[in-house]
Amino acid sequence: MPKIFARVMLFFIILAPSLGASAFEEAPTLRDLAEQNDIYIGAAVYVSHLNDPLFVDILGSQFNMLTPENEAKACELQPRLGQFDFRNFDTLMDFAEEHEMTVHGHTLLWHQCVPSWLANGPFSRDEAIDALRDHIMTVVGRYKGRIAIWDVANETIADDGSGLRDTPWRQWIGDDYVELAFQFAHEADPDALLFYNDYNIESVNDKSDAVYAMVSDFLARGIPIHGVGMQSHMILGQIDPYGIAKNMQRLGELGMQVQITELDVRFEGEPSDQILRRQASDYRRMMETCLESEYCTAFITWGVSDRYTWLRGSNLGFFENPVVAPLLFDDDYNPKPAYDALVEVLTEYAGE
Ligand code: 9MR
Repeated sequence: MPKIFARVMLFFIILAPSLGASAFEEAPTLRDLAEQNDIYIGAAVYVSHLNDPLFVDILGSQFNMLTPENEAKACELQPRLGQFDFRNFDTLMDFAEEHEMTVHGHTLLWHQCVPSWLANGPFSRDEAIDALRDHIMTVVGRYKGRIAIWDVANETIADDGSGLRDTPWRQWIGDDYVELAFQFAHEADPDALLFYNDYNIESVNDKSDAVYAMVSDFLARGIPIHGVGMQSHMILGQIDPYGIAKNMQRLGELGMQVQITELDVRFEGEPSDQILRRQASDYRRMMETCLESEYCTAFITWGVSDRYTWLRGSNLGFFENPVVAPLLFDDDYNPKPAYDALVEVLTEYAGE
């Protein structure tokens, strides 16, 4: 082998991997690029992951918005009636503030993570309204001025869009429990932006029509609502940018902000190079759709590293792939093709 060729080979074998890592460290971060495009780039975070220095490093440097993945749900915050536990949520809040991240609060109403006192009751309508008011005034009031956005209601509309889903709050209070929650949240922090958040409402369909109708009705009756979160738990290759853009547009014209709040892209089988390239293209198309819309203000992924995705949970009941890799960073926190795609598209749009 000619000497020069051997030297070049040696350079690539020894130096190239470290060059790759440092190029990632020195390149503009997603956060820098999102700021240039005037949107938030966010991630859902579990409090326990803050014990991992690599996780902390990536979270604080690459993202400027944080959503508590579980720590602000009712069963976590008020496990017994009248007894609140804010420790984990406070830890996330402190981290976000230290790293100048905006917090997307999630969530005040949900049919899951229901504390047993709420599920079992029994409550009269008035008692339940008092309990709802107390939960919201206590939680939203505690963080007044520190949480920019609250998902007031999560998944309260039925899957077929035909009406409201059954939940304990609805059982005790009636259908107006959702609007009462928006009113109480507004009373507790008049500056917070109040969102409705759901899945399968990204595009135009029966369920997103029901969201559109609910928002229109709230606005007509003076119920405070400021935005809609499209969760965006996507299946590889099934993103419909045209439909999503259309839906963002109609909500925006009502006066809503729109955010992509829980993005991940799942697939069957192994994460081959080809699958990861297709996944990158789905991430790119979602980001393009957000950047093209004047109403889309945040792009949030449901986690940081594939290692901790909720989709590897064994009891989901609808999706089993223990090696699924739906996020921007792999199990060892290396940026994936999806990450590179977001950097590329954010760079392109920042230059416009
Ligand atoms: O990712 C969350 C998982 O860790 C929890 O076990 C689960 C139940 O609290 O909630 C998951 O987050 C959900 C979110 O709150 C609402 N949209 C769907 C998300 C994934 O299930």
